[in-house]
Amino acid sequence: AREFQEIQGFETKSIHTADPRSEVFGSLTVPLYMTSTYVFPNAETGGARFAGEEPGMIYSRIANPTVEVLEKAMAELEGAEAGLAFGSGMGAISAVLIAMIKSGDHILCSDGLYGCTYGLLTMLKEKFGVQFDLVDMADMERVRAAMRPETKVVYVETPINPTLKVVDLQAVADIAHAGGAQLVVDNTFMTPYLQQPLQHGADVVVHSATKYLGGHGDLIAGVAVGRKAFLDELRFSTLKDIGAVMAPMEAWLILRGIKTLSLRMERHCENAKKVAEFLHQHPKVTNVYFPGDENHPQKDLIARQMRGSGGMIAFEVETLEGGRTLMNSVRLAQLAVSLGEATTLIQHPASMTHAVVPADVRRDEMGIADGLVRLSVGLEHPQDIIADLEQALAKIS
Ligand code: MET
Repeated sequence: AREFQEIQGFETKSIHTADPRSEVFGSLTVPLYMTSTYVFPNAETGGARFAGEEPGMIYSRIANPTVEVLEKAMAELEGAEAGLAFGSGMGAISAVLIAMIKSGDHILCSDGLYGCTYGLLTMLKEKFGVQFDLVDMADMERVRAAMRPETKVVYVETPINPTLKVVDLQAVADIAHAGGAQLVVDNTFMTPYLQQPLQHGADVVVHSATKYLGGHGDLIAGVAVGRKAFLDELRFSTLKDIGAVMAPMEAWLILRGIKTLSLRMERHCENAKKVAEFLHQHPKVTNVYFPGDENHPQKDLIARQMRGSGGMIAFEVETLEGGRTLMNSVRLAQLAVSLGEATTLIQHPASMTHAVVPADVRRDEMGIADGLVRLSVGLEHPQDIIADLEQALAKIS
C-alpha cells in the first residue's frame, strides 16, 4: 500500500488505502485469499510464527491477507494505529469488552444501547458478575457521579440507537480517563466519514460493518480500531479463541463498499434532512428525533463532533396501532431491521431491535416509547421516500 501521511482527503484515502500494488499481477483490486491455512516453508518457520518471533500467516482465524487490508484501511480511516475485523458487530463488541473487563468490574453506558449490546451486558452480569449502569450523558455531572472505582470501561453510542441522542465524546473521555477507565464508542451510525471518536478522546471504536461500511445490505461483519498493543493482544487472545472472525469475502465486499462511503454518506445525510423536514410538518407525526434538526439543542456539539447528521431518523405517531399501520403500509421502504444501506428500511425498536431490553428499562431508562419507529433513510430519490411515507401515514385513521 502507498504511504498516506501526505494524503488528507477522506475520499482519497477510502479509495487508495486498499491499494495492493505489491501483488504479482498488478491487480487493481484486492485479491481474495480464500484459504483456511498457510503452508510453512519449514518446521522452524512454523514454530517461529507461532512464537510470534517471525511475521507471516498461520491460520485464517488469526489473520488473512484480504481481511488484513480491510483492517489497515479501517485504521487509516478512523485515524487509529490498528484495526481488527470480526464476524459481526456483536463479535467486535464482545471481544473488546471481554478483553477489557473481569468479574466485579463495572461498565458505564450511555442511556441507550443497541438491544443485543444490552443483552450481552446482561449475560456478562448474570453469569460473570460484571456490573453495568445506563446513565444520561447529556449531563456530565451524572456521568461523573456514576463512575465507580471498579469502572473499567465507559461504553457509548452516539447518536444512540434508536433514540438518536448525541453524547459529547471529549467530555465523557475526560471523565473516563480521570477515573482510570477506557472509552469505547460504537460508531456504526456515523462511520469514520461523519465522526472519528478517537480524535475526541475515545480509546477503541467498534463498528457493525454490516451497515454503512458494507453499505449494500449483503453481509454481516464487525470491526474494532484502536491502539496496536491492545488489538494485537485481542488478535492473539480473545478474538483468536472466541473465533468471531470476518470471512475474506466479507472483507473484500466491505473494501469495495468503503470506496463510495463518502458519496453514500453525503446522500444519506441529504435525504434524511429532507425526510425529517417532511415528518416534522406532518400532522400525524407527534415527535421527530434527528441530529440534523435546525433548532437541535446540541447544535454546537453536533457541529464540533460530527461532519453531518447521518441517515437515521426516529419518530412517533400517536398510537402504537398507528405505527403498525404505517409499517404495514410502506411500499418503497422495507420493513426490516438493520440500517445503512441503499434501500430505506423501517422498523419498530420496542418489538424488534430492542425487544430483548426489559420494557421498564426500555421506556424509563432508554426513553424508547412503545410507539417509536426507526427509519434508515436510503439512497432513493428523496421525493419517492417522502411520497411513500405520505401514503403510508395517510392510512393511519
Ligand atoms: N443492529 C441492527 C439494528 O439495529 C440489527 C438488528 S436486530 C437483530 O437494526
